Amino acid sequence: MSGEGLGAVPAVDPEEACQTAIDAGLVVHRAHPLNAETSISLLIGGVVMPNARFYVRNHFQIPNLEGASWRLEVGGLVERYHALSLAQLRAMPTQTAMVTLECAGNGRAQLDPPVPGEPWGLGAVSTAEWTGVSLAEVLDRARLKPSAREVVFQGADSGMVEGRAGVTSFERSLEVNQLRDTGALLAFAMNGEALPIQHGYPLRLIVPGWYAVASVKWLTRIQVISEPFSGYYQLDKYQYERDRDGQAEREPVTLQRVRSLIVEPQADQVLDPGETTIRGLPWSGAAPIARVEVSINGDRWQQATLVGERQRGRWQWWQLAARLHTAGSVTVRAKATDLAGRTQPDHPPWNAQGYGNNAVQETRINVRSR
Ligand SMILES: Nc1nc2c(c(=O)[nH]1)N[C@H]1C(S)=C(S)[C@@H](COP(=O)(O)O)O[C@H]1N2
Ligand SMILES: [Mo]
Repeated sequence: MSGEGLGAVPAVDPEEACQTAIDAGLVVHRAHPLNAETSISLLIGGVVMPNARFYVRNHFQIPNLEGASWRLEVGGLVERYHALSLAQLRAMPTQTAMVTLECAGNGRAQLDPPVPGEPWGLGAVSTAEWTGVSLAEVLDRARLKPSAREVVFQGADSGMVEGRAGVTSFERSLEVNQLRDTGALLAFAMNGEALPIQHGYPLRLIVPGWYAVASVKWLTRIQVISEPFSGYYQLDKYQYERDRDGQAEREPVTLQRVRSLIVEPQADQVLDPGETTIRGLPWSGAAPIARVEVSINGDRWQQATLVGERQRGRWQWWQLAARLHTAGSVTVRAKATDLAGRTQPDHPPWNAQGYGNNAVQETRINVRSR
């Protein structure tokens, strides 16, 4: 154990955390702090990614919190201050939701020109079934004062960051009026097990439909404030930044953009000519998926069949029976559109921090000659 960068909170041994990730088949980008992506092909059938194979994205070392002494403080502009224990939270009415978490930096490695940041491929995304209590209910019990405008969620992890003096905690906020419809959960279980330590034990926020930066792990404090929050991970990071005609543009990262992955066949797979089933996963934070279209070798877009429940903020499957008749290298492209009318761009939308790349995925396979 080492407490480096965490003040009073002991950290999980980084070597051990890294080895566990490698053993589970994750692709490790960085060990200190641990950042590892899912091999999407490890999702065999079903919708849920097993906990050990769920991607991990950390800004600091993983804090090792003690469940028994841990408390969730709910303070600031509330009528009734709370300090809830895990047992008290578990005794409240629980909810379970299937939610897809996607890192806003997923697909950053494809940006041209390249940008700094974790070089994620397409595996900084996974889905789990989360169980916990409704955030709205906890806030209702605390009773927000009329001046309440934003709610700040603080994690137990912290460290030094560029351009800010002293130690910075991982903190994010949501506006009070954004909270109403999000269905946000304070989750203590993931796929029916206690939240694993790297995913936020003992409690994390889950904000369905939002890029996962909003889903603060190792939650220790909820602070209600009257002004826009100006924390590092709110204002400095997680902004779409671009220059348009010499004008700097900034827009906060919020909902997941519509996107689809091709899961089968995998890149560079060699297939026999004839009929094959192409499968993948579409999701969108704004609305349920309306359709997925597939183009083989640049031919006309064919509509795939959607399988499973259609819901905002959680992936489902699509599939298409396709005939492969051209021998040699063949491209497969898949494009999702959601019920809000949003669709995927052909090329990665570039921004300086490399967020929200939801470009159409192209997979190249090889078809044997007859
Ligand atoms: N406390 C805390 N919460 C956090 C983070 C973090 O570094 N610290 N990373 C965020 C980001 S950017 C992502 S993508 C998700 C990743 O969640 P996971 O590691 O469970 O996949 O957690 C979010 N919550
Ligand atoms: Mo992220």
